[in-house]
Amino acid sequence: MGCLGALLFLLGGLGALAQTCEITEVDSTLVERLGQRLLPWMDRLSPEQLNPSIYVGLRLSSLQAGAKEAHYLHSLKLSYQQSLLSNDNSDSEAKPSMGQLALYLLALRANCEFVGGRKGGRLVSQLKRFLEDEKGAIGHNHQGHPHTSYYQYGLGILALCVHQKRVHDSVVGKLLYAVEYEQHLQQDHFPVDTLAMAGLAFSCLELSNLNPNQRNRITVALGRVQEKILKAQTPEGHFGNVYSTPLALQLLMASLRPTVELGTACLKAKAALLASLQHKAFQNPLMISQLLPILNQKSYVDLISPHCQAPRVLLEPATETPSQTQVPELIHVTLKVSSIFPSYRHSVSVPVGSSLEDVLKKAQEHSRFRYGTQASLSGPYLTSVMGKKAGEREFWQLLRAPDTPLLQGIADYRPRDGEAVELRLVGR
Ligand code: B12
Repeated sequence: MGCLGALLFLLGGLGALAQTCEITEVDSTLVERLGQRLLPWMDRLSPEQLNPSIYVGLRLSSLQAGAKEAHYLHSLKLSYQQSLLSNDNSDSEAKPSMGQLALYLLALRANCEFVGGRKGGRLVSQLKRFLEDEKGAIGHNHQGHPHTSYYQYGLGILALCVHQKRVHDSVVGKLLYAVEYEQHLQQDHFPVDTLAMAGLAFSCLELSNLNPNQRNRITVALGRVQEKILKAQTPEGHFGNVYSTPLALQLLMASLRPTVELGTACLKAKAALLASLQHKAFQNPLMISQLLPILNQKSYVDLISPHCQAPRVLLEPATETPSQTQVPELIHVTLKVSSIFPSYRHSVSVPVGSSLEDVLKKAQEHSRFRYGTQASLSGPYLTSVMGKKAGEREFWQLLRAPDTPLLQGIADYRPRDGEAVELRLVGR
């Protein structure tokens, strides 16, 4: 009986474990290899290449980059404070967006700093103003859209929350409404990422109790977010797609709603993620920065009270294996644009392993094809094709013909021989 009791106790314990979202015992060499891919990006210190998300991801991971890390934060501070606090509006293009300012505030918190003083106060006011403007754009009857996105709206609330800065109930109310009624989020191209970000903001508000009047609505909305994300799990185990899975897991890890379904779904997602890691799906630094925290069982909500003294393994630069100099094999890729008149179709030959961006460059050199990009935290974002700029509620979508949207941007996607890629102007 004693033995049976102990067995039941053990099984009960295991059952309880399986009810929370845990990604433990991931091979540390796999994690280190991911971290190593961030190191070269930490040497890029120009304003367009600085990326606060990289800093946040690293600080919430089990890894550290030594002196590089402090230097990177210093560069972030110089660049963000200079452009945000200067009164010079002439260069407004270069000013960080609402989401970038929010990520910068998360980076400060990841270093255990609270925004303070006159300068810090101005940053907080700016972020609050951004959110108020977005609230106005959504409108009283919720018929409008934020100029940026609900993703950035959630990120803004989250950043203020981890600094224990309160936003007005009406600001939080717009995000609650979007989750409650969903018509806006249904049109979203990446609903899981947006829901996860909204959920991370709600989790922070729930834990910090900054908007007590909305406590019940926040709790109900969190349950809904969790349910929606679990429903979005694919047969392989990803939530939404492979690249939404890190943020989705961050939200699920922060969850205070243990269920067997949650535990099982996370185990399945872990297996799917590990398989994607083996296939080298995570090359983009922004994606790696969203993934590293969950491999250390952390989420952005942990920035409420980060553990800055926690031991982390020092990253060593990867040792390069010298590439053999062979005549590169050529592949043929067809580039199509039907959203303009006359439509465009052209076959380009590029060395095997070239990115879609290489294909676009080659097409521009050798045909009437033209394109324009803008730097973003995810890499170069395609803004115009054949002189046609995407409008405020449009974007140039990348597809593998006939109709499969690509899961990577122009710098990361590597087409195969014989593939046709379409650039299509669509609404967002
Ligand atoms: C909102 C969003 C969009 C919006 C952006 C417009 C807007 N006004 O917000 C729309 C719907 C237009 C969009 C388009 C695309 N997106 Co998108 N997007 C996002 C999302 C949900 C949030 C981005 C954000 O605001 N970040 C915060 C701010 C502070 O950072 P930022 O760099 O300043 O933000 C800008 C860039 O992120 C840029 N952007 C948005 N998506 C992408 C994708 C790539 C590859 C690049 C280079 C830039 C870029 O638009 C943002 C606003 O200006 C992320 C989710 C995530 N997990 O990160 C996916 C995400 C970044 N997008 C993704 C993808 C694949 C795309 C597309 C390539 C899809 C396609 N097949 O066409 C296109 C980009 C094509 C192009 N023209 O280059 C993937 C990238 C995965 C990866 N391997 O890197 C993500 C992670 C979604 C996912 N789970 O698959 N996206």
